[in-house]
Amino acid sequence: MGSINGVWSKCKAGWTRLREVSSLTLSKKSPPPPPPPPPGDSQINARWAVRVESGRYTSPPPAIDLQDGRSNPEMSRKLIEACEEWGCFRVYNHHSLLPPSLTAEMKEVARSLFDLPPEAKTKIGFVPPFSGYGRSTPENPLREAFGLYDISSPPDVEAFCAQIHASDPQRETIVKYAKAVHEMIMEIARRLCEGLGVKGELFEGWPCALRMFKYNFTPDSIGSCVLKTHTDTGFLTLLQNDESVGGLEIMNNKSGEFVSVDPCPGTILINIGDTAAIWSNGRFCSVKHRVMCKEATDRFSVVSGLLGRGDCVIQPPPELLEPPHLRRLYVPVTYNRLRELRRDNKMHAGEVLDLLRA
Ligand SMILES: O=C(O)CCC(=O)C(=O)O
Repeated sequence: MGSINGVWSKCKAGWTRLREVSSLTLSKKSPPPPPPPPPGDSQINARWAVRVESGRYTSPPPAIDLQDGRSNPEMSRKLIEACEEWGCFRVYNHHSLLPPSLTAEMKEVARSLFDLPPEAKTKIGFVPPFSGYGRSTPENPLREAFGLYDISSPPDVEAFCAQIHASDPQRETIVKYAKAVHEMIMEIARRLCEGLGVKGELFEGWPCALRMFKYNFTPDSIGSCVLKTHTDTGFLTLLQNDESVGGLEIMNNKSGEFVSVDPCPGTILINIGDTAAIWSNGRFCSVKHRVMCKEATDRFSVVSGLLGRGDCVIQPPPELLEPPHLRRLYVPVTYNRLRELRRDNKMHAGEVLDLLRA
């Protein structure tokens, strides 16, 4: 085995560019050393590079091997570090929880729903809290959405399928995906607790939303920010990125730099939200992210998020207020209040955390 400095891989269709410093070892058949990275790229990117499948690498955010369901201390350490530095990570080898065939089927369902004639989509309507079809808005003129409020509730899933007039195969996929994705979210939440030494099933009964997005990118929008910089309100979000169309960018918490989250099929992105930042007493950061238009084509994403229960008070569990983390960083707040504060003060990019400082 030999080690090389710096690796470049092709980015599109699963090939991702990365810079590597010294820890990645490759076989003797490794490609020749790559050209130097372009100026302006951040050195921090290199630390997190991971080879996730034969011949494929990810650039940041960190990639975490879920080892088909088993946890181990090394994985736990990386997971917690990723939440502290990025508030975001990719997972791979998660296929026993969420098989790739199911993610592909779900993407197909999303595409076919967006392909419905505009009148049919509008007729579906949008029922609060957010279920059904949401057309583009003045703030997000290029994005349309389908949403289901709580995938952990079989009646909610059934109601959504009825609302969109899902065919039997579509319904079957949505039901299967909702169950699998909810289990995966709960498993990741469990591992985050485990990594911080917190015991108990803390998130039972918390709603878990599903949203599907289509970005209608146009030649005029290339280079523009299509979805403004924001953090998620909930605890964590599982994001099935577009397999080939880039655009998502995340901010590194330490450097404040945005980096592209290039498409990397076979991986799923996990974002930490404001709720988790408060719950972890500031150990985790909520990731600032945005969507840029990079090419004039449609981009699809499927996003599922563990929200908070409306009346539930968000505060650190006792284990996180033991030495050396005695000081409570944020005032306890209900999930509903957190949402109101974000909305009323237009604090959508993590500023609400400053407002809540104890
Ligand atoms: O569509 C994406 O890739 C990101 C969506 C997102 O960040 C959001 O809806 O909060």
